[in-house]
Order: sequence, then C-alpha cells, then structure tokens
Amino acid sequence: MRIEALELIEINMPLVHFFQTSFGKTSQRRIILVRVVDQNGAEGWGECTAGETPSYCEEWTESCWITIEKILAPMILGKEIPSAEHTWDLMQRVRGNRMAKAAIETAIWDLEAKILQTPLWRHLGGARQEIPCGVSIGIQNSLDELLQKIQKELEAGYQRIKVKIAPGWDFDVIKKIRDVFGMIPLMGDANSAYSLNDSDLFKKMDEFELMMFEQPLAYDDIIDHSKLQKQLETPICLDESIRSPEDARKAIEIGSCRIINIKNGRVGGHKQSKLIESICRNEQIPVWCGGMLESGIGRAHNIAMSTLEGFTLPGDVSASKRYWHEDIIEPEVEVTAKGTIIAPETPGIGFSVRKDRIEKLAVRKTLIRQ
Ligand code: OSB
Ligand code: MG
Repeated sequence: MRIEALELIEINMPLVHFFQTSFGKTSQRRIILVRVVDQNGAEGWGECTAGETPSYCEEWTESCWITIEKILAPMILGKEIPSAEHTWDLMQRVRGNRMAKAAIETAIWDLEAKILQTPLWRHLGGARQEIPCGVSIGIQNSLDELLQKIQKELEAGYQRIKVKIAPGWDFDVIKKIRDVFGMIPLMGDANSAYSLNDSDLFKKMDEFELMMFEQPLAYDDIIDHSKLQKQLETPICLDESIRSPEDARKAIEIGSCRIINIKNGRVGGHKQSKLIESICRNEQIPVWCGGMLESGIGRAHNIAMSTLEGFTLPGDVSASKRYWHEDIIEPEVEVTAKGTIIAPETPGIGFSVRKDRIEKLAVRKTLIRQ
C-alpha cells in the first residue's frame, strides 16, 4: 500500500445527553476523522478518540490535529507500507501521542480490509461475529435520573450496566441501584478519582459484588492499584493506566488488576490492541472494549476489535442512538434484543461513511499530500 493523501476533518457533534465523569462534563464532541487514500484512489477511515480537553489523558483534539498534520502524516505519506500491521513501526520515532497515531493506523486497517474485500473484523482475526454489549452511564443530575436511565438500558437488553463513580457519587448510589435492581451485572468506573486513602471505601463496596471497579486510582499508576487489589474481593479493571503491551504485562505481573479494558486510541491502534489482547489471553485476564463517545467510525472499529477471542466481557460498545441524533455512518449501529451487536459482512469497517453528513458537521479540513 502507498498512501497518497491523508485528509483531516474536524466535525462537531452535539451529544443526545451530556456525559459526565469524575474528570468533567461533555455536551459537544470535537472529533477528528482521518481519511487515507491510496495510489489507486481506495479510501480508509479512522477516528481520533481524544477528548476536548486533556483530562482523560494528555492528548486532546487540538494536540492531535497538529501532531497528525505536522509530524505523523509526513511519516506515512508516500511510504511503501507492506501491510497495515507495519503502520505503527513507521511512527515509532514519536513518543506517546497514541490517539493521534491510532487515528491514522485504524484508517489504514480499514483501507487494507477494503482492498482485500474482507470485513475488518475477519482481517483482524476475529473469533466471533456477535459481540456482547454493555452501556456506560455518566453521572446524572439526580439519582432518580440515573435509575431511569438504568431501567431503560436494561429494557433495551444490554448485558451489563456501568455507572461512573466519583467522591460523593459512589457508595450510596451503588447501594440504591442494588436495592432497586438487585444483582444485575453492574460495575463502577472512577476514572482515577480516588487514592489509597480511600481503601476502606472500596473494601466496604466489596459487599455489592460488582463485576469490577474500573480505574479507581491515578491515571498513570500500577503500583498503588496492586496494593489496593490485594485488599479487595472485587476485581480491579485498568483503563487509563494501560497504554502499551508492556504496561499490560507489568500490571498483570504485579497484580494491579484482574481485568483490562482495551481502547484503540489509548494504546495506539489495532496492532497494539491485538498485542494486549494476546498477552491478556495467555495470562487468563479477560478483556473488553472500552469506548470514548465515538462517532460511527470509531464505533465500527470498536466492533471489529471486540470480535477477537479474548474479548469475553461485554464492552462499552453500544447503539449509535444512545449518543447521536443522527450518526455519520449507514446503517447506524444497532443492538439486538439480547444486547449484542453483529459485526457486518461488508468489507472494511462494514458501514458506509456518510460524506453528506460529515460535510454538514465539518468545522475544518485539511488535505495533506506528500
Ligand atoms: O473511562 O471509559 C471511560 C468516555 C469518555 C472518556 C472515558 C470513558 C468514557 C466512557 C464512555 O465510559 C464509554 C462509551 O463510549 O460508551
Ligand atoms: Mg474507563
């Protein structure tokens, strides 16, 4: 493959409902899309999952735009790329900036699968076409609103409920959910809001028998997590802390977690995700696919990734309509009554990209050529 042009498009999309975590509130996404074009005019699409501010990690929309435009695109354009798997190596000289890298890398995987006329999920080595799905529910204005949302998602068939927790929105909230809904598959995501000083709170929450606590401690920590995990019955799942296959290996080795959430953006794309999945599978650590409030393009990549063998737990991969009035892909992502998504048979990401819609939502574009 040779990439002749790379287009960056920023779209602004209002969320159906604000999404609040321990680190902040989002009402409108600023999403960068990457379109790569090869020497024959074939296209691939990727999505940059960075947030609007550097709050989940260091990267954010502006930093990714400039990094892709000035640094990463020139490393890719015009180069002979033996296969999508080699894309990561071409960007090796750049430290970090994994969300920026993943936007390009995943676009090249889509392109390659389209050239091969095979669905991306098969091309990645997917083991099953139907994936289990859960939902992530942000912090709400009131407990009543949260309970209503949970009710709605259970009725839709989702296989597990994740609620965001933060100091002041934790023990009592989980207790109420257990009182109202009983032993539903439930978990809490703290997005790094706590420290080891809160160990007693987590020990107390063991009584709720949650599926896991996601990222209770610092975003860059594995040491304190290992201390906390040893005091708990409930498995810890790491999200923010796992940025590379090496991070996964070390976290597992020192017992920082019993579950890992994989996100293409956080780890640098499909190749890195596959490596982490494989390490975890060998160590019998279940994984699941996290979400970053993606548009349909990122969502489609997440679906493909979730078909890999090690993704045994329901992921944060849910229907388009939970986030968007109108998505940028066709058809939109839909969930079956059993709370599953069926990966499409169409080549590449398997959904067609709605250029008309992207055109309407675009706030800036740049076409980069060699
Ligand atoms: O920690 O998983 C997270 C959204 C933005 C940033 C971080 C996270 C999330 C979510 C949303 O939980 C998952 C989704 O896209 O449905
Ligand atoms: Mg998380």
